[in-house]
Amino acid sequence: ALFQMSVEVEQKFLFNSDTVKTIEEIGVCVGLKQFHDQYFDTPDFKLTLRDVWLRRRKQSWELKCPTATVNGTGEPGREQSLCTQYKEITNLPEIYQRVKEFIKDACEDGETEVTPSDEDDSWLGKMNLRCFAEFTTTRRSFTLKGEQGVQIDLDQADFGYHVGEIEVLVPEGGDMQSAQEKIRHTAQKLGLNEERRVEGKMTVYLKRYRPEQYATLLSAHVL
Ligand code: V4E
Repeated sequence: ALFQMSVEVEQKFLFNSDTVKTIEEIGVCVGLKQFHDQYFDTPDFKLTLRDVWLRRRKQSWELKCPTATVNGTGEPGREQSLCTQYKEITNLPEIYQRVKEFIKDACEDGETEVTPSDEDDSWLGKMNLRCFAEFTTTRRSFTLKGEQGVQIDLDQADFGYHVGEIEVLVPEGGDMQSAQEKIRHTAQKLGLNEERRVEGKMTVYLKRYRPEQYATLLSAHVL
């Protein structure tokens, strides 16, 4: 492919000191890092209403877009699965092209020359994109022996919420089914018994700091 693209399949989970103990016992810590995220959207939520998330993390851009189906079987429902899956685009020109499509009428007149840049933020303003959320996350990452390609992240956000994630990155055209099975298997090993989706950092952030956006996205069944 011309642009690197992969699909992130993940399941979030709530954790306590027992979960952490289990993970430390059966897993290998592969990283401890801290990062600051900024998320951008138009004032009328043109991106997030489509479940599209534009983010800058450590001077790198990423666009998360919903994939057409949840499990590669043609089943459309996002509701029934504990897992979410999003296409991740990290190439800035490609991100810009997609965002432009999503927000067409929000841009200043079409004659304005907009060039996305890592160094210069002016393209954001010209496309009417503003930062609606920013927070810092401290993340501990683990892998489990015998679960190739699965990462477990324990996230602590600076606004006082922590959440775990089991995630598998699938290259474009890869096997979604086996990714979901790996996640299910890993969840079993951790002794998780989530019955519904757990709130992510963003959901909690919006509820607390952007109640209008939260309510809008909730009514639109994005959250
Ligand atoms: C996709 C999405 C958002 C963007 C942030 O995605 P997430 O994976 O939750 O964040 P993070 O920090 O773990 O990113 P990573 O380091 O893995 O790239 S914000 C909201 N969504 C949609 C969404 C949803 N509707 N429901 C659940 C449970 N998660 C995400």
